[in-house]
Amino acid sequence: MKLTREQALAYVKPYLKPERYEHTVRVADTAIELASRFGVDKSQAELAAALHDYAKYMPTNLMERWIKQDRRLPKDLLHYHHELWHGPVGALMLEQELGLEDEAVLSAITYHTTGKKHMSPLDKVVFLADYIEPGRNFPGVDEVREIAETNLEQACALALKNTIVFLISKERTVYPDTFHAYNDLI
Ligand code: DGI
Ligand code: FE
Ligand code: FE
Repeated sequence: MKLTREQALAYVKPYLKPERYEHTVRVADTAIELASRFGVDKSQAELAAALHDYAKYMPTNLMERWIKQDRRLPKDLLHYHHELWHGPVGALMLEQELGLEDEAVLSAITYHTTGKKHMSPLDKVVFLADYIEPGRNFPGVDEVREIAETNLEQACALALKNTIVFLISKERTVYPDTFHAYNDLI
């Protein structure tokens, strides 16, 4: 099953608030730009970006059920904030509901929030596009945008560092994969 950008965006739209849908469109545009800059397949980047926040507003108890029932999902997710669940659960839902079979696209969706060790270039493009799309105004995002002009790995490393520092400053937990992603790139 091969989806166009329009089909993917139309699929997720009913599940997203308007501002989240606008974010999604900007992530898709940013992902295409990064993909062409860094030699990543543009249509995979666009598709993963269009679908990446599909499960963002799925009820927590429904996501919890998916995590408990699917052997492939790490159960430790349940011990961390439910903000982290929409990537992995979204990928499984899309696989099942849409017959989305492209493992590389599913991986980019799965890891778009936390990152992981050994991210593929496509994983990195989607992770970074989500972080730097023009609607974002995190402290330090402009420096990440600047680095993203030339260096995909360094830009991801700085985005991960900013997120880790932010979470620690709020005394929030940090999912181990986020540290693994950071360590891998630094
Ligand atoms: O879904 P979005 O709002 O577009 O962005 P996202 O998927 O990156 O997830 C939202 C937030 O999740 C992110 O900005 C920070 C927060 N978060 C909470 N715990 C962790 C975490 N992010 C990472 N990378 N690792 C965590 O452990
Ligand atoms: Fe997200
Ligand atoms: Fe997002």
